[in-house]
Formats: sequence, C-alpha cells, structure tokens
Amino acid sequence: MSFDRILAQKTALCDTVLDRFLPRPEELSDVDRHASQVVEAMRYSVMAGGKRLRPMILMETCEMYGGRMELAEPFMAALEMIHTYSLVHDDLPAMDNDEYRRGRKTTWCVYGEGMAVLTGDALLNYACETALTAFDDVNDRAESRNVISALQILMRGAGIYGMIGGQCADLEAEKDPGAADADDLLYIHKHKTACMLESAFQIGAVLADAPSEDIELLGKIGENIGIAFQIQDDILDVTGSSEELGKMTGSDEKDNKLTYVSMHGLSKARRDVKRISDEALEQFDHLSERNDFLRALIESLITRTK
Ligand code: GRG
Repeated sequence: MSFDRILAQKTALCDTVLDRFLPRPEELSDVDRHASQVVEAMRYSVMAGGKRLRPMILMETCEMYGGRMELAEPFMAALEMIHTYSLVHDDLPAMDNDEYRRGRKTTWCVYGEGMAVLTGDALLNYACETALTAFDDVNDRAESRNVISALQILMRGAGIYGMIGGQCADLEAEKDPGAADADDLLYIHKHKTACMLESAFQIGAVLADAPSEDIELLGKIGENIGIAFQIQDDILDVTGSSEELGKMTGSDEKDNKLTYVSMHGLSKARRDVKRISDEALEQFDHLSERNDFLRALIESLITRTK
C-alpha cells in the first residue's frame, strides 16, 4: 500500500480516537448542559481536521516498541487537545489575530473571544483528565510508573520549560524583532514547536517501556524534527498556498514577525530544513527498533506543502 494511503488510514484512526475521548454536548446531563457551548467549541476546534502529526507519532513510537494502545490512546487524545488549545489561543486577536485555521473560521470568529479563551482552557484541563484515564488500564506497577513518566513529559513539554516558554519569548521578540539574534530564534523554535514533538516521540516509547537510551535519542530526533518543521512552517508562510494550508499565508511578514526566513533568507531556510531533517533520519537509524512508516513520515515532512 502507498505511503499516502497508509497515512490517510492512520489519520482517520487518530480522528476516531479523538472523537471517542472528546465530550459531546448531547451527552451532558441536565445540570452540565450549562457547559454545552464550551463543549461544542472544543469539538469544533479539535475536529476541524488537522494533520494529527503529534498523536500519530506517539502511536507509532508506542507500536514500534510493542506497547499497548489502551495506554497510548488517552495520551494521543490529550496531546492533540493541548496542541489544539495552543492554536485556539494563538489565533486570538490578542495574539496573532487570525481568522482562518484548518480550512475554517477560527474558534474566536465563530464563538467570540471570551468563549475561545475558555475553549483553550477547557482543552488543556480536559487533556489532563483524559491522560489520567490511562491509569484505569494499567496492569502492574511498572505500567503505572510509565504512565506517570508520560504525564510528566506531556505537561512539561507544554509548560513554561516548553511550549509556553517559547510562546512567551515569541511575544517578547515581536516588540522589537530587530533586537533578536539567531540564538533567540532557535530558543523560540525549540520551545514553541519542538517540545511538543519531542513529547510525542518520547511518550509512546515510555508507555511501551522502551530502553532509556532510545527514549533519549527519540527526544533528540523530536527536537530536530520540531526545528525543521517550524522552519518549513516559516517557508510555507512565504511560498505556500492558503487553500492547501487552510490558513492565510503572508501573515508573518504582515505582522513583522521574526522568522527563520526573515532572519536567514529562503535558500538557507530550505537547506537547513533538509540538513536538520537528514540528521534526524540518521539518528532514527540508530534506534534499537525500526518503524518504516514513521521514517517515511519524517521524510515526508521535509517537502511538506501543508
Ligand atoms: C498560545 C500557549 C500558546 C502557545 C502557542 C503552537 C503555538 C504556540 C502557536 C501556533 C502557531 C505556530 C506557528 C506554532 C508553531 C507550531 C506549528 C507549526 C503549529 C501548527 O502545527 P500543525 O501544522 O497544525 O501540525 P495542524 O492544524 O495540522 O494540527
């Protein structure tokens, strides 16, 4: 079967997992029905059809080391909920002020700004509730320990030492983009984007009780993939098509944003995506197990157009 067909099947599988874990407005009790608007907005935001890269990577590293999907699935859903909350908040007028995401109107455009803030908050909270349900399926103390480690990786990657730290530096840099240097930009990319991808690579392996050297190497692979992914995101904002990306292009330049392209130029950006991704592939080949689909997925990111 072709890579594209397998990718489509795995994306659909991630969608099914998300659909199963997300609450539904029609299933709320009479009392909880007061919360139906935020529950509807949570589903609107998550089920809008992203690439599902993070849950897919998590699923693949878990499978690669023979782990159990019952433990991985709550984490797949939780990771995508946290990723989606970050997009919902990032699109707000107080941040990037974007009107389109994943091919449709952003959450704040449809539900209003206050409800979009609450939707992001609710997704983050529900992500924790969801990941904690993995404990319902643990068979022994070793699995409990792995679930605790996975929770630590999940929450740290999303927090001040991870994604929020990166977003904070990004917002600060916006005040004076000319003052930031290449190290500042690398900090932003590593934290805002790479930390969540690192979490995806590591959590699946941790849940599957993979060797610690592999978990460490998967972190480095995730970091490289994350940096390359963000550089490609910066490139696509200049060269990509709005239809394919499902969001407006050219917004970085319009907002005078610090990006890899504005700092280093388009050709260095392209060269560096290839160089950093090749390094990740080389590291991938040093893992103790193989996963040809995951390797192909990493390769496909080098030339992604959406
Ligand atoms: C608001 C706490 C907070 C953080 C925001 C993730 C983020 C940090 C901002 C979103 C904007 C952006 C360019 C983030 C970098 C990471 C990135 C490229 C996100 C988009 O991820 P994709 O392409 O999106 O995987 P889909 O829609 O496919 O899931």
